[in-house]
Amino acid sequence: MTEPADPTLARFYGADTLPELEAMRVAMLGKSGEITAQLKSLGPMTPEQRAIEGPKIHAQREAVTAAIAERKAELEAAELDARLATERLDLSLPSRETPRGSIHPVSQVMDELAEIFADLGFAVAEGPEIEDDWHNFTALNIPETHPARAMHDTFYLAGEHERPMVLRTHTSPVQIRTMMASKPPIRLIAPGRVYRSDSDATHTPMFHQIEGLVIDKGITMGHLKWTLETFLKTFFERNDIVLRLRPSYFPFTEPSAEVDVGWSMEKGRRVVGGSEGWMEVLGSGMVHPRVIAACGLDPDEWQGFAFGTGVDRLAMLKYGMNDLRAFFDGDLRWMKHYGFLSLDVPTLSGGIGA
Ligand code: 2NL
Repeated sequence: MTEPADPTLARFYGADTLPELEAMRVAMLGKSGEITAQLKSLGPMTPEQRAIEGPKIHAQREAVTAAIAERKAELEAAELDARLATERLDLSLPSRETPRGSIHPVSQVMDELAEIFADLGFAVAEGPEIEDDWHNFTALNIPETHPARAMHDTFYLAGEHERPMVLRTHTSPVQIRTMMASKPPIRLIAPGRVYRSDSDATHTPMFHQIEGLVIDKGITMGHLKWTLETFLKTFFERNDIVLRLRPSYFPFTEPSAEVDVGWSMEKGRRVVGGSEGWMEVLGSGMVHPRVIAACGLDPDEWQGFAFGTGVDRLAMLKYGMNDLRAFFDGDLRWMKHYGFLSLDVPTLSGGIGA
């Protein structure tokens, strides 16, 4: 900025600080300022005098106001420059805190399962956790007198409802809803929370289940066995997974089979793989024709298989936890030991036996 020739105006450019400039402004334009006094002197003047002096004084006031504003902007800019030169904020510095959040093993395993089954062409389906007894029981060929319906196992909702309402005891009603709403072929998994009035070292009133369902033409137990074998080999990351199908009973499948997986001892630990012994991991079977018919499909045209298992149990087997209750205690020490980093990509490579 070049200083103006007018010495009155040039004075403002001599101000080196904002307070100094402000004092100058008050001296000129303040209540008892120089220019204010000149403006006041216009009052007693004759109209002729005022016509001559008025414009001069107003022009001077405007020039002073503009000069002060300009100097003020200069000083403020200089002040900012000075701060920028001395204060440093390094935005490239990474956070010093270690990540606090972690993925719960149940979420991790659910992600793994969704990924494994997606590769086999299965969609993920979800549904309500509060169900009516038709979707939770009746459609699944579970008769009124079946013990699973008794108060002991099922949480019934209080109050008057059109149909008795329950906390779903399995994720099967999700499959029922899908079969009723869409045309086969159907390939889906239904992972989620389920509820049973049961509580001890190996049972919690809320746990996680995953069920799978395939409905198509010409589906056999062979398809079921291959699917489960492929799933378990991928999940446990071992090729030496051996399955054993034992005849069993579920109201919603016929025939039904309990699926055991072989285990063996490795470094003093029982691990999945080999066949030194057997442990039960899944329930399964061919979808009962009555279930297919209840969903409005012709059982002579459509067949399928279904299976179900506990997600918490799968997590325990894969990652070596031993107490189911710890899953839902919310103990951060447990999470630190078993949890997965929040930036972990859902993987199929966690390894067995942490
Ligand atoms: C178990 C056994 C199983 C199913 C679940 C199913 C669903 C529909 C139709 C037929 Cl919609 N079956 N699900 C079938 C066999 C076993 O689960 O032990 N679960 C923890």
